[in-house]
Amino acid sequence: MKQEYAPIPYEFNTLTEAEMQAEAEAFYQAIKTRRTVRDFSDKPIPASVIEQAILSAGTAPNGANMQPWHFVAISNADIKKQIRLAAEQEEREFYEQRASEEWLDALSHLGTDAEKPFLETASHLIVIFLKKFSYDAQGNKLKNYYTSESVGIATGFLINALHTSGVATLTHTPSPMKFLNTILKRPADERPYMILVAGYPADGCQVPTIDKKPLVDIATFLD
Ligand code: IYR
Repeated sequence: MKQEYAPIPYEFNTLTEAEMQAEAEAFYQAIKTRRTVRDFSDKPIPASVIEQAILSAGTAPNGANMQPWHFVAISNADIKKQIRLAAEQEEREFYEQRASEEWLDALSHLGTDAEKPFLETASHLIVIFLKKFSYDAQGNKLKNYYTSESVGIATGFLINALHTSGVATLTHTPSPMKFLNTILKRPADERPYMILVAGYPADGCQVPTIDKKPLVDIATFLD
C-alpha cells in the first residue's frame, strides 16, 4: 500500500536578523574547533551519546526519503581488533604499492602510515554503510536515489553531532573496504562508505597546523 503524505503545518523557528547573525557566528566558532584526531584515549564514550548522534544523522535530507544508510556502532574490543587487522592490510598495500608519489606527497604533512592503532584504542568505530537499494514490506527491491549525496550529508550531521557532544572523530576510508561486510555481517548490496572513529583525544594529543581557505577563495557571491 502506498504511504500517505498528508501535509502538516511546519513550525519553523524564525529568528530576528540579530539572532541569525549571532547563531551563524556561534556555529562557526564552534565548528571550526573540530579537528581530525589520530591519537585516541581508550576512555569509553557513553553508548547513549553515540545513539543520540546517530539519530541526528538519520534526520539528514536524502533522496526520496529512502534513508539509504545503515550505521554500525562498535565498542566491542574483539571486533575493533578484526577491523584494525583488515584495515592495516589494505593500508600496507596502499602505502607500499598502490599510492602514487603525488598522493603520498599530498599526505606527507599528516604524518600518516599503515599503522592504525586508533581502530582498536578509540571508544567507538561507527561504520557507515550506503544502501543502493531498499526493500518494501513484501521484499520487493526498490532503487534508492542520490545515495552518495545523502550518505555524505548524514555523515556530516553525525560528525557535527559528535563534535557538539564532546566527541572527537576521524574519518577513515581504507580502500577497498569490503572486509567490513564480512566482519560486520552486512548484506552484500550495502557499500561501506566510511569508518568514523569516535572517542576522546589521548592526553597530549597533537594535530597538524593546517589553514582553511578564506571566504573569497571558497565562495562567490552574486548579488
Ligand atoms: N587511507 C590512508 C591514506 C589517507 C588518504 C587521505 I586522501 C587522507 O586525507 C589521509 C590518509 C590512511 O588512512 O592512512
